[in-house]
Amino acid sequence: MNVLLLSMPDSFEHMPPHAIRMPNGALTSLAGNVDPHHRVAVADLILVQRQVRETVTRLVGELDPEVVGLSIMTFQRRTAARLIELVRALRPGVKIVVGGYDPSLAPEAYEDMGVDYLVRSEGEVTFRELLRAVEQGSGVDRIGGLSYRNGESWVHNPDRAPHRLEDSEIRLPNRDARVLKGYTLMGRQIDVIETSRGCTFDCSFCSIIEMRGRNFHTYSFDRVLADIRDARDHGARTIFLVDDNITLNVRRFEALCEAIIAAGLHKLDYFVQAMTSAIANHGETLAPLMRRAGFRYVFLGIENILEGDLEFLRASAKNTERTNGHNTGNATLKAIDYLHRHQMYVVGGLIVGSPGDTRESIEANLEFARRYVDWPYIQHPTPYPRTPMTKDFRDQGLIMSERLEEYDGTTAVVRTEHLPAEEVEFMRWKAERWMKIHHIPACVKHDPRFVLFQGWKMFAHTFRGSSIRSALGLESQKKVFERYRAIRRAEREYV
Ligand code: B12
Ligand code: SF4
Repeated sequence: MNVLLLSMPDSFEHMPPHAIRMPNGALTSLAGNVDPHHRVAVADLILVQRQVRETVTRLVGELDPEVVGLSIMTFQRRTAARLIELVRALRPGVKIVVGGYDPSLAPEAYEDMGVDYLVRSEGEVTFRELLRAVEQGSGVDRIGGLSYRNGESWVHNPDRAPHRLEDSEIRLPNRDARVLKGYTLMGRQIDVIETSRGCTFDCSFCSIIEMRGRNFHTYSFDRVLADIRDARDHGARTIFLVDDNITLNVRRFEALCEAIIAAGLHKLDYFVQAMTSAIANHGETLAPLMRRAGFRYVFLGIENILEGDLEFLRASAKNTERTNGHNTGNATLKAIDYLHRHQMYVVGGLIVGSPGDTRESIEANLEFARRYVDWPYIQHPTPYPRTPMTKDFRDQGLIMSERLEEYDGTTAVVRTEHLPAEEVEFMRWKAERWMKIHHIPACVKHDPRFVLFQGWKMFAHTFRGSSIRSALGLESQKKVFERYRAIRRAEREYV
């Protein structure tokens, strides 16, 4: 069968599309795991963000798919609905399947959307079995993790247990299936790979626990190295490790760094997400190894520097430093110090705008980011479906917007007990733009050509809404912010 898999074009403030266009790892993994006689095409629509309708129309015409699959996050739901309508209009008989975080956590939202099947949680085995059933015209009622339309109603089969990843049932991603080009991170081709899935923490803002429970499963190093080689052979020079929490097993992570070095794959640049506690508590051995393996940017889940906020986010444990078996306070500074000492950059993941936040507590976090992080990745708490945080915000009546396309992490959709949502966003937006500018010298050193030819676009993106009048101080920053918000609203119309 011909199968077309699409990821959504929607991006957010910290991913300016002219500088960062990442592939969706789910789709190539699905493509690598269907029976080999199917012809699968993967299209990451971020690569054609301003020609979505034309591209999808062309691909449907050229590939004549019998099945179209969409991978969707919550803030992309409206775009997905429009694409489903478009595909249905182009091919009324096509089978439409949705998967990813939003369909898995809010399946009811898709029941009236012209969708035939919905894959909940991990997709490789479920999708493989679904294609077999569609091809053979057999029943789908025994496929675990699948929901499907049955006349006017929907049937939700029992969940499928998370895969243990230890056997070779989940094969490598199929990168040849990609039909669009242009993946980049500041001018270097980027790809994503996985070494593990799952997490055993339960931060209140994170969707992972409702998605798959609290567990952690790992791929063998042979498979991971083969995946990195495959990404490299497809042109990647930067690799993003998309593991939910690779630092849960630090000894394994260290061994992985050694394996990368031994395999000669340390010439690539690596990006990874990490817990501050793991880096602070094991930095002495872990940080130098990471550097030698090629790690360049580490996204640190700092979340917040104030204890009260960390408690609300249920993120205290993963940010605690331990000395001789005792808790000795927040691990963030020590983690940052280890990374900096070993020439790595810190992408600072912070969350401002929790219910108890005041102007002072937000400012304290912004000031921390100004002083210590290399690239800010500051977000607002966002009530994604079924997270514990969503319930807290709803119970307290603090959710200010139900427009899901605004749930992109940098649009404040909740207020605090003390500040309106817009004010929280304004404070973050105003401070964060200047923090980004401070990282330019490091970018020039690493990617001079990119900065020379594309740097002005990044600058213009960062300062969207500004004018000559505002640069001269003749117009208030609030006015610029209003224009920025209007630009954001307009660019969300991808289809
Ligand atoms: C890596 C990652 C990123 C990376 C890379 C994104 C990319 N291009 O792949 C970066 C850092 C760029 C990123 C950014 C964002 N992310 Co993100 N990200 C993740 C993370 C850590 C892993 C996702 C991943 O690749 N997993 C590996 C793949 C193989 O697994 P998977 O995506 O789950 O796919 C499987 C199933 O879901 C299913 N499936 C998926 N799609 C489909 C489609 C079909 C047809 C089928 C059948 C099955 C299927 O099968 C797949 C294979 O088993 C998750 C989870 C986490 N722990 O935090 C968050 C997560 C997905 N991100 C999230 C969010 C909100 C964002 C941002 C909006 C804001 C932010 N928090 O940074 C931005 C938006 C990005 C943009 N488009 O501009 C949320 C989504 C919440 C939600 N309900 O929508 C998550 C869950 C984190 C959270 N807050 O809880 N993200
Ligand atoms: S440690 Fe990371 S992956 Fe784990 S629950 Fe917290 S935010 Fe989610």
